[in-house]
Amino acid sequence: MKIVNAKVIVTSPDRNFVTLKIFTDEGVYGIGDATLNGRELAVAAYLQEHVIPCLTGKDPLQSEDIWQFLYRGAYWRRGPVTMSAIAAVDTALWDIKAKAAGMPLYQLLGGKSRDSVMVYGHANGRDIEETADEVAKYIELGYRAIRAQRGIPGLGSTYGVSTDKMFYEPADAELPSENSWSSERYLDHVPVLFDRLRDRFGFEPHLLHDVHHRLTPIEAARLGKSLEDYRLYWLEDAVTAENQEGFRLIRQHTVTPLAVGEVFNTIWDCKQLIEEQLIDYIRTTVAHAGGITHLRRIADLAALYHVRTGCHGATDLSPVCMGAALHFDLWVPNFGVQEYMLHSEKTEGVFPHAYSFDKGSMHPGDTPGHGVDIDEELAAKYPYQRAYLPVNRLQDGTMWNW
Ligand code: EZ4
Ligand code: CO
Repeated sequence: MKIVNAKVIVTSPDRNFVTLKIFTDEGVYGIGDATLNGRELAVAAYLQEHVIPCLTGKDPLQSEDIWQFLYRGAYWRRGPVTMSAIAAVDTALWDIKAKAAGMPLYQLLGGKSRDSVMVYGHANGRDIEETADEVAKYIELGYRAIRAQRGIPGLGSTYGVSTDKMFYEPADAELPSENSWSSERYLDHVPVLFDRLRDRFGFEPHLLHDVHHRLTPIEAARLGKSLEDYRLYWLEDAVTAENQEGFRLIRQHTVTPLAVGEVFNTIWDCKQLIEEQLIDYIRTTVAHAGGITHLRRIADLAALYHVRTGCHGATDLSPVCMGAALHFDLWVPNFGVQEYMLHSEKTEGVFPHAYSFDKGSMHPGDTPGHGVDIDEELAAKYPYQRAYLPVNRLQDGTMWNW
């Protein structure tokens, strides 16, 4: 089998997605997600200008060698743009391989380790009661794991809180909008939310929370400690993680489980965190961390240290990534949970897919490949629209982490 052509499809059915489609001489094609929120065209150009010219003529079944060629062979390694491009190629090649084998992708990874995949949804509200009512809606839908975020009194806007609820999409402006932040206010108000949620819903539902990189290690330690009685499933991205040893301090102070890694793109970004057992869940996913080939390597390292997977699954990852991630989740022995946010109806139309949701769990489906396709005619109706994630400032104007 030979790769004869590849193309990059940029479409914006309510938000931007970048999709790579690889064609073979045997008529089988594969697709991969190359979306990097707010930086879409950088990945599209990397693919178009620097990757696609090298693919033509290669055997698509040699996906390991192609991965090594694009990573090891590139000299300039790592980084979100490069790794998203490699991920898209890798996902498309696994799609081709599984289609050629006539099997769903998870079979090629080693078959299923579970019947279905537990997913968590996003409950958010301006205040405690609104958030609690949203949690109730997810429980009603059968979710066993729910992430809860609340507005912080005194702050005009807060990460994770939106008016469009289930379809939350933060990349909403032609130029970056500005949020304001106070760690002091936040630290005072978050524990009260979880006190109320446990009071109302008991300890059965798994509750999760995302700090979105905003605290320092000592603040994160305090938050983790103050949440211990509410037994969170995880506390996510408590601090920015460039400084991996910073997690030692958090770990020394709290038994609240820690999750990190949605912005990581290689195994090197999480090596120390995993080896020193400083985290409990690794959040890297297919589209941003080098595809199935590399994600599997991260998961295998994690398994040695009791770290489980919790793949990123926000709406800025396309249904193609979601489908591929669900195959990975169904197989991976050290699975924890999968994030799941609903894509808009327009997005669902552009990406017909075999995966399905039922009572808080998902299944990738059993069609050959990863089971997600792109309707190119429909995609062409939604041209790219520049959109940025917000930036974040402290109340005195200092730039902070968003
Ligand atoms: O803000 O994917 O856990 N989920 C998240 C996401 C991220 C977006 C950024 O593009 O933190 O909502
Ligand atoms: Co997050």
